[in-house]
Amino acid sequence: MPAGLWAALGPLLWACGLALQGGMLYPQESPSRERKELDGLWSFRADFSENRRQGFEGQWYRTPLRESGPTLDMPVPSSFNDVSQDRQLRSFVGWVWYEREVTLPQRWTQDLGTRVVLRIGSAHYYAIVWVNGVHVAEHEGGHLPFEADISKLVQSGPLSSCRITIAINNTLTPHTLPPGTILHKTDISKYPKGYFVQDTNFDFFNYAGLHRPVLLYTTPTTYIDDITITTGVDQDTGLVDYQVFVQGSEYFQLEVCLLDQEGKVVAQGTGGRGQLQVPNAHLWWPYLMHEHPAYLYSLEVRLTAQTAAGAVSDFYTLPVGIRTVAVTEHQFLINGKPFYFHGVNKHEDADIRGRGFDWPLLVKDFNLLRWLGANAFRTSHYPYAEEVMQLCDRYGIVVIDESPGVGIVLVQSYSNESLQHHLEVMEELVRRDKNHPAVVMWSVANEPTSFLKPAGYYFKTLIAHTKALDPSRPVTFVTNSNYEADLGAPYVDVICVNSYYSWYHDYGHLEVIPLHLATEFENWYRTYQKPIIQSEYGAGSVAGFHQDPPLMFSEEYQKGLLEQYHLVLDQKRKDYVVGELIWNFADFMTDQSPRRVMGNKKGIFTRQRQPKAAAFLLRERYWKLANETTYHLSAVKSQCLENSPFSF
Ligand code: GCB
Repeated sequence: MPAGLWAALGPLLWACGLALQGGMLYPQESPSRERKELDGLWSFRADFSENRRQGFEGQWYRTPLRESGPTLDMPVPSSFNDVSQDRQLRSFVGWVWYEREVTLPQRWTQDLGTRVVLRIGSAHYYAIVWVNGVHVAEHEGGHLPFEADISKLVQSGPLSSCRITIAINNTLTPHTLPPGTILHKTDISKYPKGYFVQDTNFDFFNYAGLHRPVLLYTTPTTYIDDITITTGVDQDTGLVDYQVFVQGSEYFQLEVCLLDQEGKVVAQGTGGRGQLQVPNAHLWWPYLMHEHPAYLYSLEVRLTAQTAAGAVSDFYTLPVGIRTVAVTEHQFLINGKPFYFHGVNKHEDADIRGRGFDWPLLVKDFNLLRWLGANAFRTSHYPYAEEVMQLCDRYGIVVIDESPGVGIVLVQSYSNESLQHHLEVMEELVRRDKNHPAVVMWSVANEPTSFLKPAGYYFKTLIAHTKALDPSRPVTFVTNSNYEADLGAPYVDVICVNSYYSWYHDYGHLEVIPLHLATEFENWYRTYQKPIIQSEYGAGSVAGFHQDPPLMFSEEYQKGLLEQYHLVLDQKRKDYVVGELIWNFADFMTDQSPRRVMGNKKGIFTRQRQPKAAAFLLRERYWKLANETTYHLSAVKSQCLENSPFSF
């Protein structure tokens, strides 16, 4: 639909639930569902041909990849960039090809009542998928899952194995998210013929490949396709509104059952939608805000359907956290209590694996967050893996869930085509993450040129649609523009501002920070009367560089800069500042440039997750903040005391 028409009809479509086609429930095992993980070594080839189209011209998907040329072993999940010793592969732009042979359980290929689905957690950026040479899916966008129902294909033999081929293109254009531009260097006295490079306006390396788990899973042919939960609280009673979507048959019964953590049934219902009431509900509280944070119930959904082949059942269990989120003129409320975000911005980034999903890394990061006393993070600058969201639910780490709308600077990136794609990405993101209690706000973009004329319409439309998609959460985008010039700010619920005082200007002059920052906060608040989050601030430091009095890039300077910010944050958080998120949790890789020393060094941890001096400073601060903002909860206070690096 063209964006103009979309603007007119969109809210209506969303309201009718028409725009959200098909669910994206996390694949899980249940008595009616099986999973087969396809992580491990895949065959791989980058298409280095001049037009990057040799793979399509030679139809590499038709036969095993090894038959059309040499292949490499490529781990999945992982970025391909840092795995090999090939400099050209590290910075490759164009199509790469992945392939994997899979042996299928007999039942999957012979039982026509089984639906077999291929799910790709993420493929950056554009992906085409074939199974046994047959095209089964295409997907744009590098950070969200997509699926293909391959039942017919694998049951037509029936086949005992299948060959999955995935071609992935990492090229970014002004209409992709994030946007980018291909620069053709045509001066043949300086560059070889056909030379081009990828240019971007964001500050992280454009890692590519199969970044998240790939798997096959089954459901019955009549199945639970989607579940939408919204929760509320009425005095002591928790309210769970549910909606279950079924595919495959119109004749079915649904039963839902909510269990507490002891496995006791606390509420039950029937039918595709309804409200469950939970007396004396345990609410889902953020980490350090309650002595039992992150309480999760289990919603067991049971589908029974009559099909030509007889009765079919499907079971799906969804973790449910009962909590409310609200925003006032100067507060962010969770369960009716003021919530102060004290946390980090992250990246999905690590040595060798690049942006590839990795359990040890993930668990280490959550352990560091808890050590730090962080209660929140923003998924800068793209949606993170679903497994990350699940851990946030379980640990009570609050999330600002951001779209890959980063680096929107060119006027072409505000076109109808770009807006249309951005709306689709928000739809995919909300569809995937809507049931996570940890997600308390959507961020549609980071630092767009929101002073450009088309930005007003663009953000008005984007934010209105995101709210229509999910009326239960506030929406923001993160700005670094001036409060007077920002055309998107009137539409957000919370003002999220990034600033780098005494880093990108006033080099070395930490003393100017308090005045700069206080003036900035006051201007924003006076203009919009909305709560403000300091969504980024920070300084680079190379671990082990020490200098006193502090100089830029020393650990002392990084610490000193944070301290100046904290002076103002401590004043303004009494009024309308509702959070502070450090840039960045860990050092991360960027494009090469004279401004970056093997990547961005603003991490408070190194890329290998070792603390710099700033990490200890923040740890002290966050535990202190936790102690101040905890409600009527002596147990948390003693936990704070136990974990805190100092005594209160
Ligand atoms: C920003 C961006 C972030 C950068 C950071 C920096 O404003 O949002 O992506 O990495 O500044 O270090 O310059």
